[in-house]
Amino acid sequence: MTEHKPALRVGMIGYAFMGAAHSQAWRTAPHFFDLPLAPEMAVVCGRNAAGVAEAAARLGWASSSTSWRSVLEDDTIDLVDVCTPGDTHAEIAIAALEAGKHVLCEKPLANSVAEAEAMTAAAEKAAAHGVRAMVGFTYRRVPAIALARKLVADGRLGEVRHVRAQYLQDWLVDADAPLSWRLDKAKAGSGALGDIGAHVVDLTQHILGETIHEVSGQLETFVKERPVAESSSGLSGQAGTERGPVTVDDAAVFLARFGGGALGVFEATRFATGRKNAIRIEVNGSKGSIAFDFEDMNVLHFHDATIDDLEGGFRRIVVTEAGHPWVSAWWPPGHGLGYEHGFTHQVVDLVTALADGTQPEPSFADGLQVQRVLAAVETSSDTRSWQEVPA
Ligand code: SOE
Repeated sequence: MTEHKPALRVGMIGYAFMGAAHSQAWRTAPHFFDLPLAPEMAVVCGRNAAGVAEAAARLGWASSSTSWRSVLEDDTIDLVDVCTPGDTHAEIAIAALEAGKHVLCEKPLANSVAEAEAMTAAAEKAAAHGVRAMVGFTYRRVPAIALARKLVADGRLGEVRHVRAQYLQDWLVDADAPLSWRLDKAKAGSGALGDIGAHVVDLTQHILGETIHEVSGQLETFVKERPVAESSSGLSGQAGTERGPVTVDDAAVFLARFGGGALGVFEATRFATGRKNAIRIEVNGSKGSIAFDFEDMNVLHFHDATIDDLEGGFRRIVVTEAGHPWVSAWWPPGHGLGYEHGFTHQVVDLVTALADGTQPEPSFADGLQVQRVLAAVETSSDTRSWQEVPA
């Protein structure tokens, strides 16, 4: 007999790169995990009627719409998944929460601290009625990252002194790569800083269980003008003949001080020639170190400084055992997971929290705190000074 599970009817706004990644997760999660609710991919929404209808068929949504407001007005929709560029996050997410829908919102939470504050206030108000909001920092749900966090929490690294974090991509090295929305401040809020720097800010704080209190940074836009995109898909696009200004940073570097006293060195760039999606994090503590690189995402390197030096050194832990978080639902040890699994695990944890009536993490408040770090880095770069991150 098949167990009857309450439905969770989802409406997704946006259907490009992130929309495809989220669709994969909604489609796959119920087939690999025993979820407490049954997600239904009810409707996908976008501005172009033909484009969104095609996306619905391709990505597995039951219907399509060109009006996100009509998705919010639909009483049968339980959750709104926001996969649009950052300039629309606040408006859609706040309206969805006010309409009593749970919200999953892509990162960074918003384009400004003010928007993130309004979203967090709306999420806190909605939580009083059991309506939940979560921001999509998916890399938290890579099993090797979960292991890194556990090792720190269990005290295996001792007192943490150093954090080295890089998010390296190279899709803008070509000076004629077109101006897509990610290069437009009005749409994206910032460039490498918010798009990928936000991930390493969130990840390092998640691993340490501490927040960043102070930063000193520099932003740079290496290529100031590019051909306007006639069309774009994911990170690539079709360049037109007209040229326009790049209004965001191509790269961001910053120093940070964590609440517990650790020093951080951060780098986020779209100009690391040859690096496609390298998220490199190393943490050094008094009793040991961990090192992670997303380009080898099933592995965590761990050095335990408490064992005899003669047998010491970094150990390569393959994080694919059934006992590692989420892994038992997938493949036998050593068979490995990929980029998309983080999105699937995000859906699993979100659905579980909704069924339990608990706050899914990361919350909008967590997203706001990351936004404050990003804003402090921008101000630091503009003023060439250290900036405190407001608590
Ligand atoms: C583009 O830089 C991007 O797609 C980010 O927006 C995503 O958050 C990251 O997962 C991959 O790179």
